Amino acid sequence: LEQPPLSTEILTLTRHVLSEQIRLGAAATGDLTLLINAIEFTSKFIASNVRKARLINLVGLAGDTNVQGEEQKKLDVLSNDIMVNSLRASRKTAVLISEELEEAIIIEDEYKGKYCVVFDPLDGSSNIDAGVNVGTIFGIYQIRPGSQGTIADVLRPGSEMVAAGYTMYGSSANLVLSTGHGVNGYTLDPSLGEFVLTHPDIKIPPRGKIYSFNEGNSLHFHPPTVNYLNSIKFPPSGKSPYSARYIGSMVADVHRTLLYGGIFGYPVDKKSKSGKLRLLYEAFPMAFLTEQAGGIATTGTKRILDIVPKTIHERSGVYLGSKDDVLDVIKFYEAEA
Ligand code: AHM
Ligand code: MG
Repeated sequence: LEQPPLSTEILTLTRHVLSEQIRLGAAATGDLTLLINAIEFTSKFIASNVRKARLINLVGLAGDTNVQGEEQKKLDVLSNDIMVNSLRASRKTAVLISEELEEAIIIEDEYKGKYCVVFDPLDGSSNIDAGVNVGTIFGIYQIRPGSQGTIADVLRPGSEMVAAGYTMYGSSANLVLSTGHGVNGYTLDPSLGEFVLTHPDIKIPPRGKIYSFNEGNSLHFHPPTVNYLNSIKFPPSGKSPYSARYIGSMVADVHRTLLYGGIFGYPVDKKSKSGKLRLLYEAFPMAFLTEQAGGIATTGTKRILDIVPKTIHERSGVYLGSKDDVLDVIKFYEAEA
């Protein structure tokens, strides 16, 4: 069999981000590229640990609970340490907010840079024992002019982020990134140890056929959520009902939504009065990517990226995905108002 010629023009993440920055005239310093490079490294490191986890018996409880009072797995702790160390060492950060740490990390002067990174080092980690996809979610702010880096630099609307993304650790590691000019997806080529551009300019289809909610919470759902779900499960005759897909790992559920379209929802309900997902390092980055891919992200009544967080671990209700699907949900909220 004849082999196709080997491509020598592989667009790696670093090369692509750098060329995008130059093309946009934004890369005066290259600092953002270097910061993203540091994040990329943490993703490779975490990917390799997730893969080895079962072998070297990393799965298990570290005997500590995190801010949300959940049991912490060893791999969460490890992933958090990997990110904190690498981001500090990059000398590009001033403030770090992690799901795993109650307090913000303010970087000491010697290592201080001008960016703030908010992240969930290993989201969906309750799924790890079952081999389900997990991921790292991150968002990047630039410190405000004149600031030395304080919590106020991240208690800002998600629309002020300069970049956001996630890495999904599945059968391959996929890094999906936006620097505010569309969304690109990269896949880790293990033989090269590089993330390679595989999904340029991701656009969410304007309407999908899949809904992704934890319907086990139906008892607690508010009427707009119930009415919306009924509308897609029991459509007028002649129309097909939507398919249900819910992994319970946000990165995987959002990744599918970006690629195939449809809607992902984790709304505020009667039990989770503020929602479950965290604004800074879950809802904002995913809302940023969704909008950049042409979709919509809302609480039902408000654009997610417009919310101004009051605390670093604040939660929010979330609906995101295909434009027309999310507009349908919003109509049910308007009808209720
Ligand atoms: P985690 O940060 O403790 O891993 O929780 C976040 C996860 C998301 O990945 C996912 O969308 C959601 O929780 C699933 O919640 P539930 O199990 O209630 O459906
Ligand atoms: Mg999480």
